[in-house]
Amino acid sequence: MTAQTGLKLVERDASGVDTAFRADVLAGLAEPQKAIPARWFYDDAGSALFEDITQLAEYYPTRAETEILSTRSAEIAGLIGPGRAVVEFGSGSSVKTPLLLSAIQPSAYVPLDIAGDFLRASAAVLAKKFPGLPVCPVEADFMRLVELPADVAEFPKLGFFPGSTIGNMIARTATDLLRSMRATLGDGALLLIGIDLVKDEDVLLAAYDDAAGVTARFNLNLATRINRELEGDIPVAKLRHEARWNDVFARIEMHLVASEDIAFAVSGTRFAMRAGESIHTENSQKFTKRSSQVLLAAGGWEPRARWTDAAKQFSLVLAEAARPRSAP
Ligand code: AVI
Repeated sequence: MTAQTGLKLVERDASGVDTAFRADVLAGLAEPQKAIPARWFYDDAGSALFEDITQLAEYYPTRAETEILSTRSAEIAGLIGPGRAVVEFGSGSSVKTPLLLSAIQPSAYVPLDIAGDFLRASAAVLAKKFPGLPVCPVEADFMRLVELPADVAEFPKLGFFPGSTIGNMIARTATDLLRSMRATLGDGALLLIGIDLVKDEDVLLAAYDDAAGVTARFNLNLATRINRELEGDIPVAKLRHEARWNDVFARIEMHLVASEDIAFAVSGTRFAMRAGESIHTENSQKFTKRSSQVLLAAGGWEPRARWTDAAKQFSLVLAEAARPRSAP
Protein backbone atom coordinates (compact mmCIF):
# COMPACT_ATOMS: atom_id res chain seq x y z
CA MET A 1 0.00 0.00 0.00
CA THR A 2 1.23 3.52 -0.73
CA ALA A 3 0.23 6.36 1.61
CA GLN A 4 -0.85 9.35 -0.53
CA THR A 5 0.00 12.62 1.15
CA GLY A 6 -0.17 15.60 -1.20
CA LEU A 7 2.05 13.63 -3.51
CA LYS A 8 4.05 10.59 -2.46
CA LEU A 9 5.41 7.56 -1.37
CA VAL A 10 6.03 5.72 1.86
CA GLU A 11 5.58 1.97 1.39
CA ARG A 12 3.54 0.40 4.18
CA ASP A 13 2.28 -3.16 4.69
CA ALA A 14 -1.34 -4.03 5.56
CA SER A 15 -0.76 -3.25 9.28
CA GLY A 16 0.70 0.18 8.48
CA VAL A 17 4.36 -0.70 9.10
CA ASP A 18 6.96 1.15 7.02
CA THR A 19 8.48 -1.85 5.23
CA ALA A 20 11.82 -0.17 4.49
CA PHE A 21 12.20 0.70 8.20
CA ARG A 22 11.51 -2.88 9.24
CA ALA A 23 13.88 -4.31 6.63
CA ASP A 24 16.73 -1.97 7.66
CA VAL A 25 16.26 -2.66 11.39
CA LEU A 26 16.05 -6.45 11.04
CA ALA A 27 19.06 -6.59 8.70
CA GLY A 28 21.08 -4.15 10.83
CA LEU A 29 20.45 -5.93 14.14
CA ALA A 30 21.55 -9.24 12.58
CA GLU A 31 25.01 -7.86 11.68
CA PRO A 32 28.06 -8.66 13.87
CA GLN A 33 28.36 -4.89 14.56
CA LYS A 34 24.70 -3.98 14.92
CA ALA A 35 23.91 -0.88 12.86
CA ILE A 36 20.79 1.02 11.77
CA PRO A 37 20.81 3.80 9.13
CA ALA A 38 20.61 7.25 10.73
CA ARG A 39 17.69 8.34 8.55
CA TRP A 40 15.35 6.35 10.81
CA PHE A 41 15.92 8.83 13.67
CA TYR A 42 13.40 11.17 12.09
CA ASP A 43 9.91 10.22 13.18
CA ASP A 44 7.96 13.20 14.51
CA ALA A 45 9.58 12.93 17.98
CA GLY A 46 13.05 12.51 16.47
CA SER A 47 12.56 15.48 14.15
CA ALA A 48 11.48 17.65 17.09
CA LEU A 49 14.48 16.48 19.16
CA PHE A 50 16.78 17.30 16.27
CA GLU A 51 15.34 20.83 16.19
CA ASP A 52 16.23 21.06 19.92
CA ILE A 53 19.79 19.90 19.14
CA THR A 54 20.19 22.74 16.66
CA GLN A 55 19.55 25.22 19.51
CA LEU A 56 22.26 23.77 21.78
CA ALA A 57 25.32 25.85 22.68
CA GLU A 58 27.60 22.90 21.84
CA TYR A 59 26.03 22.21 18.41
CA TYR A 60 27.92 24.67 16.16
CA PRO A 61 26.79 23.50 12.64
CA THR A 62 23.42 25.28 12.59
CA ARG A 63 24.81 28.58 13.84
CA ALA A 64 27.79 28.42 11.49
CA GLU A 65 25.69 27.62 8.42
CA THR A 66 23.13 30.30 9.32
CA GLU A 67 26.00 32.80 9.64
CA ILE A 68 27.18 31.91 6.12
CA LEU A 69 23.69 32.21 4.65
CA SER A 70 23.03 35.56 6.27
CA THR A 71 26.41 37.20 5.70
CA ARG A 72 26.96 35.90 2.13
CA SER A 73 23.38 35.99 0.87
CA ALA A 74 23.97 38.67 -1.79
CA GLU A 75 26.87 36.76 -3.29
CA ILE A 76 24.96 33.45 -3.14
CA ALA A 77 21.88 35.03 -4.76
CA GLY A 78 24.00 36.59 -7.49
CA LEU A 79 25.35 33.18 -8.50
CA ILE A 80 21.98 31.40 -8.31
CA GLY A 81 19.87 34.05 -10.02
CA PRO A 82 16.05 34.46 -9.75
CA GLY A 83 13.24 32.11 -10.84
CA ARG A 84 14.48 28.72 -9.67
CA ALA A 85 12.23 26.19 -7.95
CA VAL A 86 13.95 25.40 -4.66
CA VAL A 87 13.79 21.68 -3.84
CA GLU A 88 14.82 21.10 -0.23
CA PHE A 89 15.92 17.56 0.64
CA GLY A 90 14.69 17.04 4.22
CA SER A 91 12.33 19.91 4.96
CA GLY A 92 13.66 22.66 7.20
CA SER A 93 11.60 24.46 9.76
CA SER A 94 14.64 26.40 10.89
CA VAL A 95 15.75 29.91 9.95
CA LYS A 96 17.93 28.64 7.09
CA THR A 97 15.24 28.09 4.47
CA PRO A 98 13.64 31.56 4.88
CA LEU A 99 17.10 33.12 4.64
CA LEU A 100 17.66 31.42 1.30
CA LEU A 101 14.15 32.01 -0.05
CA SER A 102 14.19 35.71 0.79
CA ALA A 103 17.59 36.15 -0.85
CA ILE A 104 16.98 34.51 -4.24
CA GLN A 105 13.44 35.27 -5.57
CA PRO A 106 12.46 31.63 -6.20
CA SER A 107 9.56 30.53 -8.44
CA ALA A 108 8.38 27.78 -6.04
CA TYR A 109 9.44 25.87 -2.93
CA VAL A 110 9.26 22.05 -2.85
CA PRO A 111 10.17 20.57 0.55
CA LEU A 112 10.74 16.79 0.51
CA ASP A 113 10.62 14.79 3.72
CA ILE A 114 9.79 11.33 4.97
CA ALA A 115 8.26 12.64 8.26
CA GLY A 116 4.84 13.61 6.89
CA ASP A 117 3.29 15.52 9.81
CA PHE A 118 6.46 17.47 10.44
CA LEU A 119 6.75 18.20 6.70
CA ARG A 120 3.22 19.58 6.42
CA ALA A 121 3.58 21.66 9.60
CA SER A 122 6.82 23.29 8.50
CA ALA A 123 5.53 23.79 4.93
CA ALA A 124 2.50 25.62 6.35
CA VAL A 125 4.74 27.89 8.44
CA LEU A 126 6.80 28.72 5.36
CA ALA A 127 3.78 29.33 3.15
CA LYS A 128 2.61 31.93 5.69
CA LYS A 129 5.97 33.67 5.67
CA PHE A 130 6.06 33.82 1.83
CA PRO A 131 2.43 34.48 0.80
CA GLY A 132 3.03 34.71 -2.98
CA LEU A 133 5.27 31.66 -3.24
CA PRO A 134 3.83 28.30 -4.38
CA VAL A 135 4.78 25.75 -1.68
CA CYS A 136 4.38 22.11 -2.76
CA PRO A 137 5.37 19.64 -0.01
CA VAL A 138 6.16 16.09 -1.12
CA GLU A 139 6.22 13.24 1.41
CA ALA A 140 8.93 11.00 0.07
CA ASP A 141 12.11 9.15 0.83
CA PHE A 142 14.56 11.40 -0.94
CA MET A 143 17.15 8.64 -1.03
CA ARG A 144 15.25 7.43 -4.09
CA LEU A 145 14.49 9.22 -7.34
CA VAL A 146 11.59 11.61 -6.63
CA GLU A 147 9.00 12.70 -9.17
CA LEU A 148 8.58 16.44 -8.63
CA PRO A 149 5.10 18.05 -8.84
CA ALA A 150 4.04 18.92 -12.40
CA ASP A 151 3.60 22.58 -11.28
CA VAL A 152 7.37 23.05 -11.10
CA ALA A 153 8.28 21.08 -14.22
CA GLU A 154 9.24 24.06 -16.34
CA PHE A 155 11.32 25.92 -13.74
CA PRO A 156 15.09 25.50 -13.43
CA LYS A 157 15.87 23.83 -10.10
CA LEU A 158 18.01 24.62 -7.11
CA GLY A 159 18.54 21.68 -4.75
CA PHE A 160 19.02 22.77 -1.14
CA PHE A 161 20.59 20.27 1.23
CA PRO A 162 21.76 22.16 4.31
CA GLY A 163 23.02 20.89 7.66
CA SER A 164 25.69 18.48 6.35
CA THR A 165 23.16 15.64 6.30
CA ILE A 166 25.29 14.23 3.46
CA GLY A 167 27.81 13.39 6.23
CA ASN A 168 25.31 10.99 7.80
CA MET A 169 25.78 8.59 4.89
CA ILE A 170 28.65 6.28 4.08
CA ALA A 171 30.50 7.32 0.93
CA ARG A 172 28.68 4.90 -1.36
CA THR A 173 25.24 5.99 -0.13
CA ALA A 174 26.22 9.67 -0.25
CA THR A 175 27.34 9.21 -3.86
CA ASP A 176 24.09 7.42 -4.74
CA LEU A 177 22.08 10.25 -3.16
CA LEU A 178 23.99 12.96 -5.02
CA ARG A 179 23.46 11.07 -8.27
CA SER A 180 19.76 10.65 -7.58
CA MET A 181 19.48 14.37 -6.71
CA ARG A 182 21.14 15.06 -10.06
CA ALA A 183 18.50 12.87 -11.76
CA THR A 184 15.58 14.39 -9.76
CA LEU A 185 16.65 17.98 -10.46
CA GLY A 186 17.69 17.57 -14.09
CA ASP A 187 20.13 19.26 -16.44
CA GLY A 188 21.07 22.82 -15.59
CA ALA A 189 20.30 22.32 -11.89
CA LEU A 190 22.30 23.84 -9.07
CA LEU A 191 22.84 22.36 -5.62
CA LEU A 192 23.53 24.39 -2.47
CA ILE A 193 24.86 21.94 0.07
CA GLY A 194 26.11 22.29 3.66
CA ILE A 195 29.30 20.38 4.43
CA ASP A 196 30.76 20.14 7.93
CA LEU A 197 34.53 20.41 8.37
CA VAL A 198 37.15 18.41 10.28
CA LYS A 199 38.05 20.22 13.51
CA ASP A 200 39.23 19.78 17.09
CA GLU A 201 38.06 16.48 18.56
CA ASP A 202 36.84 18.05 21.82
CA VAL A 203 34.58 20.47 19.94
CA LEU A 204 33.16 17.57 17.94
CA LEU A 205 32.57 15.29 20.92
CA ALA A 206 30.81 18.05 22.86
CA ALA A 207 28.56 18.77 19.85
CA TYR A 208 27.41 15.12 19.79
CA ASP A 209 27.22 14.52 23.55
CA ASP A 210 25.77 17.74 24.98
CA ALA A 211 25.61 18.47 28.68
CA ALA A 212 21.79 18.65 28.74
CA GLY A 213 21.46 15.14 27.24
CA VAL A 214 19.33 16.18 24.25
CA THR A 215 21.49 14.21 21.80
CA ALA A 216 21.25 11.20 24.10
CA ARG A 217 17.43 11.43 23.99
CA PHE A 218 17.57 11.79 20.20
CA ASN A 219 19.68 8.62 19.92
CA LEU A 220 17.56 6.61 22.39
CA ASN A 221 14.36 7.69 20.61
CA LEU A 222 15.34 5.33 17.80
CA ALA A 223 14.95 2.36 20.15
CA THR A 224 11.62 3.75 21.39
CA ARG A 225 10.47 4.13 17.78
CA ILE A 226 11.45 0.55 16.96
CA ASN A 227 9.47 -0.67 19.98
CA ARG A 228 6.40 1.33 18.98
CA GLU A 229 6.36 0.77 15.21
CA LEU A 230 7.91 -2.70 14.89
CA GLU A 231 6.45 -4.51 17.89
CA GLY A 232 9.76 -4.39 19.72
CA ASP A 233 10.58 -4.81 23.39
CA ILE A 234 14.07 -3.34 23.51
CA PRO A 235 14.85 -2.37 27.14
CA VAL A 236 15.59 1.28 26.37
CA ALA A 237 16.64 2.05 29.96
CA LYS A 238 19.48 -0.45 29.58
CA LEU A 239 20.96 1.38 26.61
CA ARG A 240 23.14 4.48 26.88
CA HIS A 241 24.19 7.06 24.29
CA GLU A 242 27.84 7.27 23.30
CA ALA A 243 29.58 9.60 20.82
CA ARG A 244 33.01 8.50 19.46
CA TRP A 245 35.51 10.21 17.14
CA ASN A 246 36.76 7.79 14.46
CA ASP A 247 40.00 9.36 13.27
CA VAL A 248 40.58 6.87 10.44
CA PHE A 249 37.35 7.83 8.67
CA ALA A 250 37.17 11.41 10.04
CA ARG A 251 33.73 10.93 11.48
CA ILE A 252 31.76 11.16 14.70
CA GLU A 253 29.95 7.91 15.44
CA MET A 254 26.91 7.57 17.68
CA HIS A 255 26.21 4.28 19.37
CA LEU A 256 23.59 2.83 21.71
CA VAL A 257 25.62 0.78 24.18
CA ALA A 258 24.09 -2.02 26.29
CA SER A 259 24.85 -1.39 29.97
CA GLU A 260 24.24 -5.08 30.75
CA ASP A 261 23.49 -8.28 28.79
CA ILE A 262 20.06 -7.88 27.17
CA ALA A 263 17.71 -9.86 24.91
CA PHE A 264 14.76 -8.51 22.96
CA ALA A 265 12.49 -9.09 19.98
CA VAL A 266 11.66 -6.89 16.98
CA SER A 267 8.84 -7.91 14.61
CA GLY A 268 9.01 -11.45 16.00
CA THR A 269 12.79 -11.87 15.52
CA ARG A 270 14.93 -12.30 18.65
CA PHE A 271 18.24 -10.49 19.27
CA ALA A 272 20.75 -10.35 22.11
CA MET A 273 23.48 -7.91 23.13
CA ARG A 274 26.34 -8.44 25.58
CA ALA A 275 27.14 -5.69 28.09
CA GLY A 276 29.27 -3.09 26.28
CA GLU A 277 28.08 -4.19 22.83
CA SER A 278 26.57 -1.40 20.73
CA ILE A 279 24.14 -0.59 17.97
CA HIS A 280 25.90 1.86 15.65
CA THR A 281 23.21 4.43 14.88
CA GLU A 282 24.94 7.29 13.10
CA ASN A 283 28.05 8.49 11.32
CA SER A 284 28.58 12.20 10.99
CA GLN A 285 31.38 12.51 8.47
CA LYS A 286 33.57 15.61 8.64
CA PHE A 287 35.22 16.84 5.44
CA THR A 288 38.17 18.82 4.16
CA LYS A 289 37.81 21.03 1.11
CA ARG A 290 39.39 18.31 -1.02
CA SER A 291 37.39 15.39 0.35
CA SER A 292 34.15 17.31 -0.22
CA GLN A 293 35.14 18.06 -3.82
CA VAL A 294 35.91 14.40 -4.49
CA LEU A 295 32.52 13.36 -3.08
CA LEU A 296 30.60 15.95 -5.11
CA ALA A 297 32.42 14.99 -8.30
CA ALA A 298 31.63 11.30 -7.71
CA GLY A 299 27.96 12.26 -7.33
CA GLY A 300 27.81 14.22 -10.59
CA TRP A 301 28.22 17.78 -9.28
CA GLU A 302 30.91 20.36 -10.07
CA PRO A 303 31.65 22.83 -7.26
CA ARG A 304 31.29 26.45 -8.43
CA ALA A 305 31.68 28.41 -5.17
CA ARG A 306 32.42 27.68 -1.52
CA TRP A 307 31.93 29.74 1.63
CA THR A 308 32.87 29.14 5.28
CA ASP A 309 31.84 30.86 8.52
CA ALA A 310 34.35 33.20 10.21
CA ALA A 311 35.60 30.42 12.54
CA LYS A 312 35.98 28.05 9.54
CA GLN A 313 33.91 25.37 11.23
CA PHE A 314 31.44 24.71 8.40
CA SER A 315 31.20 25.17 4.63
CA LEU A 316 28.43 25.85 2.15
CA VAL A 317 29.11 24.76 -1.44
CA LEU A 318 27.28 25.77 -4.61
CA ALA A 319 27.64 23.07 -7.26
CA GLU A 320 26.36 22.66 -10.79
CA ALA A 321 24.96 19.48 -12.35
CA ALA A 322 27.86 17.99 -14.26
CA ARG A 323 27.42 16.70 -17.80
CA PRO A 324 28.03 12.96 -17.85
CA ARG A 325 31.55 12.14 -19.07
CA SER A 326 33.83 9.16 -18.76
CA ALA A 327 37.17 10.72 -19.70
CA PRO A 328 39.19 13.43 -17.94
C1 AVI B 1 21.25 15.86 10.55
N1 AVI B 1 22.67 15.70 10.80
C2 AVI B 1 23.47 16.50 9.90
C3 AVI B 1 23.08 15.84 12.20
C4 AVI B 1 24.61 15.73 12.34
O1 AVI B 1 25.18 16.67 12.89
O2 AVI B 1 25.19 14.76 11.87
C5 AVI B 1 22.40 14.80 13.05
C6 AVI B 1 22.82 14.82 14.47
N2 AVI B 1 23.15 13.80 15.18
C7 AVI B 1 23.46 14.15 16.38
N3 AVI B 1 23.40 15.45 16.48
C8 AVI B 1 22.96 15.91 15.29
